[in-house]
Amino acid sequence: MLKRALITGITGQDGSYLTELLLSKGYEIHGIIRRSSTFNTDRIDHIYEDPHINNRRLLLHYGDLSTAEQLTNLIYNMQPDEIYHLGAQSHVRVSFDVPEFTGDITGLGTTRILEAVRNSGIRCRFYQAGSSEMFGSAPPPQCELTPFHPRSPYGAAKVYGHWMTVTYRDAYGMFAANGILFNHESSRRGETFVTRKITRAVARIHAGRQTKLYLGNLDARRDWGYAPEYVEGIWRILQQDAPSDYVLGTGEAHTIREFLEEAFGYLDLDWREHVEFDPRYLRPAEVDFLLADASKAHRALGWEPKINFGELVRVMVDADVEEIGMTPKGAGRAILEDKVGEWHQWAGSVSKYLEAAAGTALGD
Ligand code: NAP
Ligand code: F7E
Repeated sequence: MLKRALITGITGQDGSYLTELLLSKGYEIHGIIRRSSTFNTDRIDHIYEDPHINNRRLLLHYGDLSTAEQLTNLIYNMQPDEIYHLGAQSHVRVSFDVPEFTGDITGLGTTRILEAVRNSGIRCRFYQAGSSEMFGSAPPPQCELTPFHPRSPYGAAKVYGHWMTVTYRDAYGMFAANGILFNHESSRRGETFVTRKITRAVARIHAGRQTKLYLGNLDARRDWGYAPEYVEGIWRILQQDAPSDYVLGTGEAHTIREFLEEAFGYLDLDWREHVEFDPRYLRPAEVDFLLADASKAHRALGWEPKINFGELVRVMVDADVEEIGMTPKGAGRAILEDKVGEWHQWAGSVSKYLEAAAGTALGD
């Protein structure tokens, strides 16, 4: 029977890839989007289906994580089999500027969804998008048993969401699972996260459209993976016999400086000639070293990422070069064609079904 999934954060990086994955698996998908005076559906425009098409499998609903009543009505009426709760104020630096808002959306937003499920009396599986930021200053490598020590309002809000998910699992017997995902990136990554900020700048410098790139701390180490592989892991987490919590990451960490070397070096540029320090990009408290021990996910989910650090950088630089209308060097495209499963290909989409369903996501 057709499975029905609800995705919060469907317009984000992960939401868009997860939607493609679930469509290719035959799901009916309902996504919550925010009302905005400017377009905010770019990442899903290519898979949107016109509301006048019969039997369409991707449906969008207006909603906001700040409001419980409407979420409860939506969930009650929709009766999803699986909820992927990805919506959040997800920028760590910004969370220092708007800590209360981040607590409301990223923390309490999880409770609102959990309560909506409980109040509507339905039995569905729930995924909480937890983060390696919850580990904060805990020494690497970090696994499911590592104690959390968050270093930002964002990290603290995610810790709250994590424990609320565990609480609803224990208290009400809900199938509620936490993913604890380390940084995952792609050509759809928001432009203000450091990887995408760098790869966009590399493309623009290569094209002669920009000369300088301003960054903050170059010494932090992150475990960066390729986002489409992580949404596949998220899906697997909800297909298990029993709910549990899982770390997803590559087990390889690099500094921002190493990312710069790799990204500029790929196009024969020297990052030292272009990068300048700007203290506005520093955080009041930094997370220095994140490195995943994802052995539980390897063992229990059979989840193993294929794209390594150097490959990720090439994929992202190639995509940004292409986006500004130049011919990419090509290693990135070749890597994806070689290593990533049939549902995700270079052009952003996916299965034959999806290619046929292209349209615009801005009806109603
Ligand atoms: P993202 O690109 O920033 O997407 C966040 C999504 O949440 C967007 O669809 C956004 O809508 C939506 N959203 C924000 N505020 C909302 C509100 N008040 N009501 C309803 N929706 C709202 O994030 P991502 O990288 O895809 O990450 C997905 C989830 O995983 C997030 O919860 C993030 O914190 C978590 N996570 C991410 C990573 C990573 O490396 N990417 C690692 C660990 C955990 P708009 O498009 O309208 O802004
Ligand atoms: O920063 C340093 C910065 O903003 C990475 C989110 O998806 O992953 C993400 O959070 C590092 C930090 O990602 C700039 O100080 C230097 O050490 O790309 P980021 P993040 O903070 O790791 C986790 C897992 C999440 O859950 C979050 O939702 O890069 N850095 N200079 C900079 N960072 C930014 N953004 N901009 C700079 O100019």
